[in-house]
Amino acid sequence: MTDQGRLAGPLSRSVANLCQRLQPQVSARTAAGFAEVVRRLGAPLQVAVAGRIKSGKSTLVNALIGRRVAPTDVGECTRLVTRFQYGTVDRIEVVFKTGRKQVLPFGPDGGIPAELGVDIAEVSHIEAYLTNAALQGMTVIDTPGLGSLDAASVSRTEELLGAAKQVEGTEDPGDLDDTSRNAVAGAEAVLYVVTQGVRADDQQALAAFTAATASREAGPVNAIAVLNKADTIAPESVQGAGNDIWKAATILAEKQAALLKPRVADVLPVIGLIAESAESGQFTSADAETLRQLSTLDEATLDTMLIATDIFTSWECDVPTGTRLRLLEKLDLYGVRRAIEAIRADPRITAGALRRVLLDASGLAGVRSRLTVVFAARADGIKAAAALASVTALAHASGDPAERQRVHDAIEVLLARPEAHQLRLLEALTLVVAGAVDMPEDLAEEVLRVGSNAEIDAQLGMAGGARAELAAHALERAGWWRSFASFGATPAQSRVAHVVHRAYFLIWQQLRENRG
Ligand SMILES: Nc1nc2c(ncn2[C@@H]2O[C@H](COP(=O)(O)OP(=O)(O)OP(=O)(O)O)[C@@H](O)[C@H]2O)c(=O)[nH]1
Ligand SMILES: [Mg+2]
Repeated sequence: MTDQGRLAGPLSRSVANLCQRLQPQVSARTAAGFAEVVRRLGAPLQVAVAGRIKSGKSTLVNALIGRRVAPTDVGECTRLVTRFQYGTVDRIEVVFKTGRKQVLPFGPDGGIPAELGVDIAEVSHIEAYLTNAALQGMTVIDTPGLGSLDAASVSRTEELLGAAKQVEGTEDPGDLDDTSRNAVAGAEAVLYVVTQGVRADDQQALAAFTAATASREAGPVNAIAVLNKADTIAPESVQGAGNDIWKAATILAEKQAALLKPRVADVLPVIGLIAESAESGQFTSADAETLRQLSTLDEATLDTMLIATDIFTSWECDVPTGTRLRLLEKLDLYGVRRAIEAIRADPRITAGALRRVLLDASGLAGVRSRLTVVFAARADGIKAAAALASVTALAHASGDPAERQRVHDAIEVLLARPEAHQLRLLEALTLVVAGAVDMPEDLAEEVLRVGSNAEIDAQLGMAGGARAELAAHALERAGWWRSFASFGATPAQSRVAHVVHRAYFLIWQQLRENRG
């Protein structure tokens, strides 16, 4: 039995019910796969952090979890897929391709050890269970970099993200566990990490990733991007930025958003390194003291030191070189400068307050809130779509036409139910946000609002509104979109308008049904 209370919403519940109902009617292998789909439906949203090698994926993973647990920079683990999920005790498991699992101790620094002491060619992936609260709402998957010369790690990433696809067309019965595992293993959403200058092959990689995350048209519904290492941008190279690094990063992020638009909802600037240091306890009061000491240097000396990292570490100064190096590893030059500015503005600032200044400067809050808005609010639709893809893939792989038909019919029935309408709405939203269907700006915003919010009052843009008012508004908008669908709209607009009309109609119906 599922723990239905943990399902993301009504559509996920319907898909879980479908799986449970069909279980006795399908082969043992398909049934095992369905059980896995149900289990996954009850688990937090699976978000893969993906991108080019050394773009700062693991650093960002650590920042999001609030603990320096994913190895960065060196070590064989950067070549493995690691799933960070919530657990009641901290625990690392190496999962081998054979399915065998081996528990591993944490490294001396509390993270996943850089070297595992096993043959990584035989490793499927790593499961890390952590008690960190951030993981209760979302499982974070760290992936090896794309564009890596190491073909094996690229294929591990592709396997993870492209799993559902892989099973399709596989008529060979193969290994039972493998089939079910692969059919449901794909990530449900992607946080794509880019750095300055998105390249054409990045866009290709992103297309491959998003196509693999769900059966449906993937795109802005389940993918967002960050422009990481914003601190390393030279503001003078960006027109209109003046001398402001964050402004330069924002301008660049907007440009990249236009480039990546059909694929991601948004590109947000972020400084993963500073976010990681501030969130994971790496930034200590000793660091604050060092910065305080540096802030007393005269302006000219400090300006010179902050020109480049080698000047910063080699310049004659009372702070030992090793201490300066460690500070750079945690904050880089931009973070050091920002911290010193904050100390000069308020010499009595506490280490805790300084940490918050750095956290604010990192842009992590923006990323978190987008993750909540874009992913969490749509989790029901995203998870259900991924689950339906898995169910279809499992039925397809069964090789039994009758079984395939039975599953297909059940899915058809499910798709006709009112709660399945959100899948159409998510598709419409994808088309509009991606610019595939041209909409006047105010209407595009309305589609976005209706499609991105989980609560009715937020969908209607009337937070806290009275039920009667909400119902009247929903009915009015339903009527408006119906006539827009019929008059004065292009065929593409008209298709979207029909979906929006129905969404409002269903909202209205729901408000009426719940009338006390
Ligand atoms: N200046 C700066 N450096 C960063 C930032 N984020 C990460 N780095 C550094 O970039 C290097 C690579 O970071 P990782 O997090 O290991 O990158 P990755 O994408 O996980 O790398 P692979 O897993 O090997 O592909 C490390 O030295 C980080 O400290 C950032 O925002 N600013
Ligand atoms: Mg990494």
